[in-house]
Amino acid sequence: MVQNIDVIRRVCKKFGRTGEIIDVQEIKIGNINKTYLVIFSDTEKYILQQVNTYVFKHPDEIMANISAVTAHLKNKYAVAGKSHYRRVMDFITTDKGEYGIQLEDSSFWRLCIYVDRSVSYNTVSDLSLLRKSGAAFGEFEALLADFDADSLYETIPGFHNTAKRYENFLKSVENDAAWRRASVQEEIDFVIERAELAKKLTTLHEEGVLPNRVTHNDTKYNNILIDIDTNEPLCVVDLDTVMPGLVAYDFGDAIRFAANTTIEDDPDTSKVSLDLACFEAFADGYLSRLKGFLTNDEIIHMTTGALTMTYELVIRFLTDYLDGDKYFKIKSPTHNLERTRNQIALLKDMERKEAQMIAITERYLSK
Ligand code: GN1
Ligand code: MG
Repeated sequence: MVQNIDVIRRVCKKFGRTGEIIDVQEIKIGNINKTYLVIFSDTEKYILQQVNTYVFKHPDEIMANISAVTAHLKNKYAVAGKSHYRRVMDFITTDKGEYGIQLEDSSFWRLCIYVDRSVSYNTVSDLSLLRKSGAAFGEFEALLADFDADSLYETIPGFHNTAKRYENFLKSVENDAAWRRASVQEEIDFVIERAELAKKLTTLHEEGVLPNRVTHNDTKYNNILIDIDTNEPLCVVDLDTVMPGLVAYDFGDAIRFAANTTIEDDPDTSKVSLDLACFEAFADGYLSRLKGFLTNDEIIHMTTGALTMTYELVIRFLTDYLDGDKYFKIKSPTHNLERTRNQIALLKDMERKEAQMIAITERYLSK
């Protein structure tokens, strides 16, 4: 059992779950929120999360987004005559109909139904499952195509505005709050040498080449739940950053994570590379699902998305290291630096393979 069991019991009661809790396990996936699996004696299982309010300043706005988006998805399944059971995240409300609870210490909690007999993966061992996962993320966006993007709160302003992230990075270099600048000059130079990349997607958006859609914005492979029994993707999770965005963000972030030949925390950069077979499998699933929906410009710039999202994570991990580890959860004082170096190695390999990536996505252009 975890330490804060009394708080967990209190929060569950506020959500109307008054039965006896027989087990609580902390789930250590995710770099931001605290996540627990709570099991009741009647075998009901829930995912309880304490939302990180340093990162998400307005948790009530996240829950407003999530309740609207999940209602929209459930309706889509209903109209198609399909059950949304285990396919759409199901959040519990309090007796006042609220999707979150704020305690007197300002901590913010939410509860959703645990998708039983499901699993998620940090690395890819099955290309056909990755292809299906690409299709599941594509399907998620397709189902939200008619959702009113303007009705969504921007839960983290400028989340994938890489140009703004670059500006903030320069400020952190200048401030050198944790006295670490001198030790990471090589990494700082790497970022500055690529400053042009920071503006590429934002400029294409401003010029009207790439449109905003409703995107997930955190399409890590472990944000897809897989059915243990059928080995099929079930449900897209982690909806905190569903906001207006470019499909290049979603495609790019998924590639950054799933097509890396090792996990993003691996300190051994010799294990890092871009796996083109993974790139191809994800692209095939994702783009096949969105055929006729995306413009040719959006397809052409999928590779720009992969490079930019990887570069953005170099910037974000290095900024957090310079700031003294305020944002991402860390397991050691050098964790953010190791993540930075891992993403640098990945970006270097992507730069070498850029033409090959573009050639793969070009197959999906409509003539
Ligand atoms: C964070 O918490 P998690 O693992 O879902 C971060 C993502 C990063 C990711 C890097 C809200 O996601 O943007 O890509 O870490 N989420 C937020 O692993 O900042
Ligand atoms: Mg997330």
